[in-house]
Amino acid sequence: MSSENYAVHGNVAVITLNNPPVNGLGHALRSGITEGITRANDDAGIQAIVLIGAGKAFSGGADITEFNTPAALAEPNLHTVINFVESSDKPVIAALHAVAMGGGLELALACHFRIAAPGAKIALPEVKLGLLPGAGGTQRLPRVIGVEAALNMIVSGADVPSEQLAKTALFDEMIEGDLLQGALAFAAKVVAEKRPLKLVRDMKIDYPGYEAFMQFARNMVKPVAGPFPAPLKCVDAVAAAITAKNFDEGLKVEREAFLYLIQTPESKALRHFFFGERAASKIADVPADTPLRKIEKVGVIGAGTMGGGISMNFLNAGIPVTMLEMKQEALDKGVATIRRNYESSLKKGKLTQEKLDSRMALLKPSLSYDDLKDADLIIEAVFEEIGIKEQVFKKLDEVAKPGAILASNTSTLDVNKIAGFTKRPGDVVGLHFFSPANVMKLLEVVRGAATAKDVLATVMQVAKKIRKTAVISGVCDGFIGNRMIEQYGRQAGFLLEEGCLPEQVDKAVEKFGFAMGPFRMGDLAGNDIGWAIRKRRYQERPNMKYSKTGDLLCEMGRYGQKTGAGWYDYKPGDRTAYPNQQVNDMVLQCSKDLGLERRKISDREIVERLVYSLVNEAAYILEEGIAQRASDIDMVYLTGYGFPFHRGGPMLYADTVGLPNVVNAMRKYARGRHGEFWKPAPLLAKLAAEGKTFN
Ligand code: T1G
Repeated sequence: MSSENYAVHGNVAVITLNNPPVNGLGHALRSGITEGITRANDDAGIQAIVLIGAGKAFSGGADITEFNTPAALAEPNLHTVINFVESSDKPVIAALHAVAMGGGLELALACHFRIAAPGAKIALPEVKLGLLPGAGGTQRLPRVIGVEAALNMIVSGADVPSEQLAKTALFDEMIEGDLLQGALAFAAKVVAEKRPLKLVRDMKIDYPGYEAFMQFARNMVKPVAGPFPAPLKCVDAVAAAITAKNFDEGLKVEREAFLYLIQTPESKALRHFFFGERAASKIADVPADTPLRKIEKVGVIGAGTMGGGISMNFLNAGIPVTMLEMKQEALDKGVATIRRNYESSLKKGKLTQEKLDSRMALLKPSLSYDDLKDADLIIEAVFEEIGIKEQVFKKLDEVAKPGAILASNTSTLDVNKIAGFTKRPGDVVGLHFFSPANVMKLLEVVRGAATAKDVLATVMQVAKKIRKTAVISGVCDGFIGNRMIEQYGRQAGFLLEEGCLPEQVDKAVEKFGFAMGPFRMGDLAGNDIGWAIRKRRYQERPNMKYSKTGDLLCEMGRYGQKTGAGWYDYKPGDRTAYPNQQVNDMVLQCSKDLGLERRKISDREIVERLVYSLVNEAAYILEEGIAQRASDIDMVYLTGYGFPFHRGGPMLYADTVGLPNVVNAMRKYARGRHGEFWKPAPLLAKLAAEGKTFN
């Protein structure tokens, strides 16, 4: 324990957990704690020991960066640290503030006493990483806050404010004011009163009728857990706290479950997401301490579906929005839609009337650009046509104050061209929201050639404030997500021509774990969107082949749910997709017109061609520098395109399959129809040949 983390105050030794940013219990910190406890027990002048966290946490838990590395299990591992605490001859008091999570809370649970500042986040969030508490949390927490409360916390991973647990045996005292002084005063009391050293492991636990409760818990958890094994393992471990013949037997059940879960692909996928989300906010050439522009007032141009949804993100974060339309009717409709969305949340109990009113009060409808002149950030969400964008940005150039960030919500147009419509290209950036903009977490931040670094740093901070997963994209057609989904859509169309029907393709990828297959997704988003893009493509890239089926479908007026019919039929108020014979006949006819002998196509081929088409296009996106890193691409697909979370995104999935296997499958498809696409991107071929991975 380095000296600055061990201090003596009278007869109390204070051990400070000091491993920024959140005192993750990495090997060095674990060693420091055991050394500190040994030193305090060897010092006759010490009569009590306090554990306290430096900075913004007591401890955020085990150091996840160590997982699946030798350091994670290197002695002293967390169990050893806990054993040192429990076997200390002198009382060990945990003083919690801000964050006490995972292994950090488990360490505190092993102490003889626990005190806390109000407002501290108390949680066992391991389940969110596909794990369960692996250092006694499933055995100790039920003993101090009760089986039901503990099970809820462990299965949900949710954090609970410390004051909500003040009356439980988890805390001996709540400390207002200076925590260290409070801890020293509490330690003095413990010593003066010669309080017996109580261990949570010795506390009895009984729960009459637990079988029925555990069965109920399993029945509740199973459907929600989906493909993730951890939640049910949490239930089993908490049940063992009651049924095991002693504490250590219960620990064994927990340990076995933990060792099983930590090697599962599902846990690796969730840990990948945890770090990927945080990595995405880092921009290689933009220093972390780049000064930010203040964003206190936002302007949104366009009160349609996107403009309204975008506005709600800022209203939800308490940021005032001036929403601009050209016509009163459109403006009124936009405001009414926002109010209606909030009222539906109110009805579902997700929003209070007071919050609804405060949010609506922050919304200022306007028909005049002049009302945008003091906005710090202006986002246009007008019609996706370059001429209209030009008018808007030329006008913004006149009206917006110097230093205002001018953002386009364009999903396909060239942000560099848009920036060129202004005399301030450095202030222009793309903010590509995904519909519904107030719901979808993904935000593609499109970096123009001229976009200033402080603009990028500022919008990444704003994204965090409005709870978006922001990913930097370079300028190309479709940025990251839509550029990849286009290849995915091409393969889906070819599969129809070669032998599949829409329902078979959708079912195969939904079984793989996608929220929705390509055809159901087209019906939801609108098939006419892809149609418009293909029409542009036929001019721009005549040699890029597409299936005719999508165009024929639109020529039949079947745009999707918005027209009550698309690839499937829909009934009013019912989102179920019903296969349609006319569409299926059109598909069969296409095969005939192409002189194609339809063949039986396996689910495996469907999934490989759809998922690997994403991977191959992504490899080009990576090597062109459009995306900064592979995990960014995974974040895009997990938060914007319904890629299954338990597979961690297309790039992690490819790594999990093994890149040589991906390339091998692609070579097979390269021998088939339109095989030119299946030539592995150079980066993919290189990594596969070198036995490497994307992540
Ligand atoms: N290990 C390593 N790094 C961590 C970390 C952890 N446990 N928690 C956070 N970080 C990093 C994070 O990557 C980011 O790094 C920085 O800290 C700030 O994080 C045996 C095995 C603690 C509530 O699951 O929920 O204990 O990007 O941006 O919004 O049972 O981080 O700055 O380089 O999120 O203030 C269980 C996960 C581990 C807690 C802080 N613990 N962390 O939120 O900051 S498993 C968790 C969080 C375990 C035992 C098991 C949050 C936070 P960088 P941040 P924040």
